[in-house]
Amino acid sequence: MPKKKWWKESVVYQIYPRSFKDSNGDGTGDLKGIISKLDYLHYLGVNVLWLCPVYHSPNVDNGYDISDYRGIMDEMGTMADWEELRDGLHSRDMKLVMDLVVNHTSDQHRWFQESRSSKDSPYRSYYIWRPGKDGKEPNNWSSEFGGSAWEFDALTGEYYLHVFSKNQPDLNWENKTVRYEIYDMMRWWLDKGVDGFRMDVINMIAKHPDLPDAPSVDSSPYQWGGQFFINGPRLRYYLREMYVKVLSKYDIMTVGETRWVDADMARIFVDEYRHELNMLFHFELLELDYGPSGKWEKKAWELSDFKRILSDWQKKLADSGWNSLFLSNHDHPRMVSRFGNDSTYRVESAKMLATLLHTLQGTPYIYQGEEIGMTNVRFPCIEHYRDIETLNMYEEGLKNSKDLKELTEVICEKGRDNARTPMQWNDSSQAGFTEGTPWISVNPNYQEINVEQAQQDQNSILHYYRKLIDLRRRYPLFVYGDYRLILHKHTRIYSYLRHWEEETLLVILNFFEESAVFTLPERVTFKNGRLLIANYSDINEKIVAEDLNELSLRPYEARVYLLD
Ligand code: TEU
Ligand code: CA
Repeated sequence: MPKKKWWKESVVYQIYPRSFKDSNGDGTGDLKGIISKLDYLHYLGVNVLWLCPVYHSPNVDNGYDISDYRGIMDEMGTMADWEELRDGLHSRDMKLVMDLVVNHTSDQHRWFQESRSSKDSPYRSYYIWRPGKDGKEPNNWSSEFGGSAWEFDALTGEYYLHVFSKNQPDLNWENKTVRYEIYDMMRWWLDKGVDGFRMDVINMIAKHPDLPDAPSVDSSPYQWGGQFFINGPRLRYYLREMYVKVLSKYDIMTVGETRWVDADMARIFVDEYRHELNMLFHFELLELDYGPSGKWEKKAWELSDFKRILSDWQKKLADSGWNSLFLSNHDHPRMVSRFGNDSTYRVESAKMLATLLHTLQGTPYIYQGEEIGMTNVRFPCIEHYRDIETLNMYEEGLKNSKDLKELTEVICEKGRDNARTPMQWNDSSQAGFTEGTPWISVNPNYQEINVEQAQQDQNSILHYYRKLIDLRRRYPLFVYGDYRLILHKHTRIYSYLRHWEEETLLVILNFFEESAVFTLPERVTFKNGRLLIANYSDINEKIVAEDLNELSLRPYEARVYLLD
C-alpha cells in the first residue's frame, strides 16, 4: 500500500515562463506576469507550480542554457519578483518546484569561460575536454540538436563535449568539486524556500568514462551515443550522494526527466527505500509516434501500446515508488492534437485524455494551456519558428536536399514550438498575452480557444479539469487506489478499475471518434454505481450492472463511476 505524501496528493501545473504572461509589453512572459495569474491557478485548483528555467541565460535553448544558477534573467524580472512569486504561492498553500539543469551549463557560464581559457585552469576539468583523434572529433557521437556532439576550441586546440547545442557544454560529474558546487547551489535555493526540483536530463550526467564510439546505424558520420551517456554506471552513486548531501535534509518533491528508462529501471530510481528520486518523467508513451530514426520520422501510435505501457508502469510502481502522469510538456506537440482530435471533437477528446491522466495512480502534471485544450499550430513559413532543435533540423534537411514540403509538414506535426505559442487568455489582440509583439506568434485559433471563454462556458474543458482536480482532492481512491485493467483486448476502449478500502472506481474511455460498445466483464460485480464525472452531459447519474451489459459510447466518450 502506498505511503501517504503531500506530493502524491498534488496536481502539478507546468509553466513555460516565456510563453505564459507578459507584464511589461516586451513580448516575453515574465515573473510579474505569472504573479498576476496566481489567482487563476488557485481557481483551477492545482497546488504545485513547476517553473521552467528563469535563471540567467543567453537563451539559446530558452533558459536550458544557464549562465548563472543563482540569479534571475533580466527578461524574467528580478530576485525580488521571484520572492514575491514564492510568497504568493505559499500564501495560497501552493508549492514551487524549480527546474534543475545540471547536465550542462551555458558556454557563457563563468565556469566554462575559465575552463576554456587554458588547459591549466582549475576549471578545466569542470567540463569534458579531449584532444582530437586523427584530426577529427574524439568520438562519433551526434548532438541531440544535430551535428557532432563535440566542438573544437582553437584557443587550447581541444574539443569539448556537448550532448545538446554547442552552447551547452556538458559538466564533468566525475569531478567532485563540480558536484559539490551543484549541491551547494541546490541547498541555496532550498533554503530560499523552493519545494522541489524537476531535474533536466538527470540520467545523462554520468558518461561512460572511455567515451566509446557509438555503433553506426546509418551512413551519417555522427551517431547517437545514448547508450554511453544515459543511465551510466556512476549515475546511482551521484544520485545517492545528492540525496545524502542535499535532498534528505528537506521535505521536498523531486521528479527526474529520464529518457530511455522503462518501468523496471524506474522501480530502482523511485524505490522509496533507496532514496534516489520521488518520480520520473518517462517517454515510453510520448515516443510511441517516433519512427526508427527518431522524432522527426512519423509513426502511428496504437491504443494497445498505451494500455501495455501504462499498465506496466501502474503495476511496477504500485508498491514502492510513484508515477508521474503527463502527455504533454514544452518539448512535445499538444496532447489533444497528438492523441485526440483537435477539430470536430477537440472538447470531447481533450476531456477524455484529461480523465485518463487524473484517474490513474500517480501525480498528474498539467502543461500550461492544456486545461483549455490548446492545439498545435500551423505557421505559414519557417520564419515563425524559434526552437533551436527545429531550426537546426530544417537547415540540415535543406543541406541534404530533403523535400521542403515534407520538412515543413513534419515540423508542424512534431516541432517543440507547438507547445510554446503564447498562452491564450482572451480574444483580444495577441490573445491577451502581451501588449507588444510576442517573441513567438500566437496560435490564430485564440479567438475561440481562450481562458476567458472557457471560464464562461460551464461545459468547457477548463471546468472539467477543475472538477477532476476537485475529485482527486475529495477521494483518496483517485490518488492511492490500486489499478486493474479490464477489457484488455478491446481495440477502442481503455477501461480500468481502481480500488481503495471499500471503494471501487470504474473508468471507461473511448479513445476514438467511432462509437464503441462497452461490456462489463462478468467478474466485476456491484450493486449500485454513481457517475462521478463524464464528458457528455446527458447521462444518468445512477447505474446498475445491467446498464453496463451493452453500453454504447459516443466519440471520445469518458465516464467515471463509483461502484458499491
Ligand atoms: O529535454 C531533454 C531531451 O531529451 C530533449 O532533447 C527532448 O528529447 C527533445 O526536446 C524532444 O524533442 C530537456 C528539456 O526539457 C529541453 O527543453 C532542453 O532543450 C533539453 O533538456 C536540454 O536542456
Ligand atoms: Ca516581459
